[in-house]
Amino acid sequence: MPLTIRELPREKYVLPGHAACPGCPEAMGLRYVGMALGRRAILVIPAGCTSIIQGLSPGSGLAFPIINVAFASSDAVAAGASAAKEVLGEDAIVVVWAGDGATSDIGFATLSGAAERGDNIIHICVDNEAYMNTGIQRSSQTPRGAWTTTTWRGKAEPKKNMPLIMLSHGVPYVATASVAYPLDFIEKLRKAATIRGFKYIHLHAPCPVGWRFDPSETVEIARLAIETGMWVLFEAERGRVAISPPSRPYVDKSRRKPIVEYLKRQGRFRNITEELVKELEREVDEYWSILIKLSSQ
Ligand SMILES: Cc1ncc(C[n+]2csc(CCOP(=O)(O)OP(=O)(O)O)c2C)c(N)n1
Ligand code: SF4
Repeated sequence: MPLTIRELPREKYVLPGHAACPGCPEAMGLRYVGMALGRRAILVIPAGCTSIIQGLSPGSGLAFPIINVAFASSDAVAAGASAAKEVLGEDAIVVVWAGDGATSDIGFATLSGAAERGDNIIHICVDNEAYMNTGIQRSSQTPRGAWTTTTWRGKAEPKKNMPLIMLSHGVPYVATASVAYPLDFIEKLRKAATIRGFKYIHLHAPCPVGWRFDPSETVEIARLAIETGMWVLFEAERGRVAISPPSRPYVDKSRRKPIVEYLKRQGRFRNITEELVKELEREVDEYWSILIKLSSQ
């Protein structure tokens, strides 16, 4: 039976007065992590917007137990915490909550090592497609054509495909999620919590500040990413890929909205050329055909 909103716990883990910007997708995502895992969650958080949201005095912004770490140690610290809890016989789910820069650039070696060893943790990449906390610099997850303060003319390189990279590590669970589909994200988190070994969830998180849209539109922009096929929700248990319900209609290419409907709503794509839009369309089609092939194996 699919989860319904009525079944969600009311306990809050993101507290009033936290320091996130209005419309912050990281604050939304953390709320859903609290709803999914509750008191069992221990968060390991490297530098990034969330360390600001968390607040300066302990417990001022978030009600989770938190270990703040240096980027390059995140998954190793989480693995140690998870092993320690096991030795103590205490029930805990250790979660690395890391930005796209922390996940796919600065912390990548440690992430890859933990995945290869099969450490018993969940790594969530909260992907706002740039280094937001330090002033909107490009990351390897910034999409081609997007403005950042270090890609004035639009980024030339494509977005690094972290979900497929993690899938190729052969870990027991990989999933993508979106802040626009909280029930899907919560179900995936709860499933990940039942699986032993390394689990990776990649959360698409549109940021009003860095992407240049109105803070009231975060969910709308995130939904457009799904409806245009720019972001695809899927999960892979032991390598078996299944497209998730919110993305299933868009397996049929004719049902996808044109990607310009997503791009034109964001100031960061203001100077994108028609040629680049076509290139992005081609990349979206190519990614879908890879996922469809993987899901039909
Ligand atoms: C080793 C190291 N390099 C650089 C920094 C500076 N720094 C702090 S936060 C940050 C950006 C993090 O970006 P991301 O992981 O995408 O998270 P976001 O801020 O977008 O949530 C950087 C570069 C640091 N703290 N440590
Ligand atoms: S810059 Fe973006 S991700 Fe960072 S706190 Fe503000 S809205 Fe959230």
